[in-house]
Amino acid sequence: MKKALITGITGQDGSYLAELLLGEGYQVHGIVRRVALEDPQHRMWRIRHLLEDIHLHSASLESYPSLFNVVRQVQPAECYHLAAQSFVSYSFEDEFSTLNTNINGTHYMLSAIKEAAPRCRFYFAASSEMFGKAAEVPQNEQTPFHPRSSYGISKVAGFHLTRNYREAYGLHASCGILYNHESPRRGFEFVTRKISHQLARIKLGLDSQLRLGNLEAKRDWGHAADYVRAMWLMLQQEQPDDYVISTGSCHTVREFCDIAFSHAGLHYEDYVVVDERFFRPAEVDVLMGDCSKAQNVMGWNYDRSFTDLVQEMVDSDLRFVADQCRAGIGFGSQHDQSH
Ligand code: F7E
Repeated sequence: MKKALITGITGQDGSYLAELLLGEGYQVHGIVRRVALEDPQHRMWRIRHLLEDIHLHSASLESYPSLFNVVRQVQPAECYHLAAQSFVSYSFEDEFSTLNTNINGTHYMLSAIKEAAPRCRFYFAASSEMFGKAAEVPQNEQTPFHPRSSYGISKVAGFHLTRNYREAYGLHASCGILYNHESPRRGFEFVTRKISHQLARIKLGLDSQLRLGNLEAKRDWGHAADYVRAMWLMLQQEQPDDYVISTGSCHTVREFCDIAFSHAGLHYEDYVVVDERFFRPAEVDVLMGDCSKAQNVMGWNYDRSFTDLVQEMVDSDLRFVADQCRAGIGFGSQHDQSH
């Protein structure tokens, strides 16, 4: 049985990827922090339904020996390195931990694979944030990088590290340059989930406002379940390579709000309040991806509509908040309003 190792298995992408790999017949291993093992109720909600079928190992992205030991013990055929400090806004508050965790974590994983399982295929979760102040629209694999946050800088470093391990040591190491990808499993701090969740609370009478930053910010938003398939496809190619994964169309935060509130029978203008606290010191330009290489080389396609994605998230959060209310835990807002 083929073994796959996922860092960040408790996150949105990790959970969808674990489902996909189990469906493909893999033995799935995940690296989690000790705190998650000690508090599965809160920290493993996305993979609770998979816990019987997967193998979890405790290790930290900050500790090379802990990662090395897991790689040596598991001997994976494929490794998906998804774990990171992934909230761009937070990377402005703590540049140091973002750079340390993201760059060293990637370096440690690459080195552990090279030393302990050199035939293992490696996937690095790169990001459209690497393009930042983008030189062209849409962006493709040739577009120069101009990151606008320490998060973006950490991903550029991870990208170069991965490519260097491929070129210098012959590792089958690929980078997925993924644009924003969302789902009902998105973390509450990201704007899409913040909107769908707070809207559900408003609809159910638990809150009266949604405080947001830049409503004109534009993103190329896809569905995470389709994007993890692209990750898997990258490691099925004979040659390692780098691929842009995107929908090729852009929408503003305002449009997201409009579709979401209309779906719940409300007008967003009645509830959304623009709050300076949620603006960023530096915004990226229009990030919109050209994924023709992924389409042509790997046969990866994206055919969901933006409206379907928004409505799925709203429907899911309406159910989620209603369930919380029934359980008597719906009275504190889940997301941190400081984000
Ligand atoms: O922000 C604007 C905000 O935090 C999207 C991560 O997965 O995708 C994600 O990064 C936009 C920004 O995601 C609020 O200014 C307005 O322009 O949902 P987000 P992100 O920063 O694009 C990339 C590809 C990654 O790699 C990252 O890991 O929405 N915005 N008002 C707001 N954003 C937040 N969070 N909260 C607001 O109130």
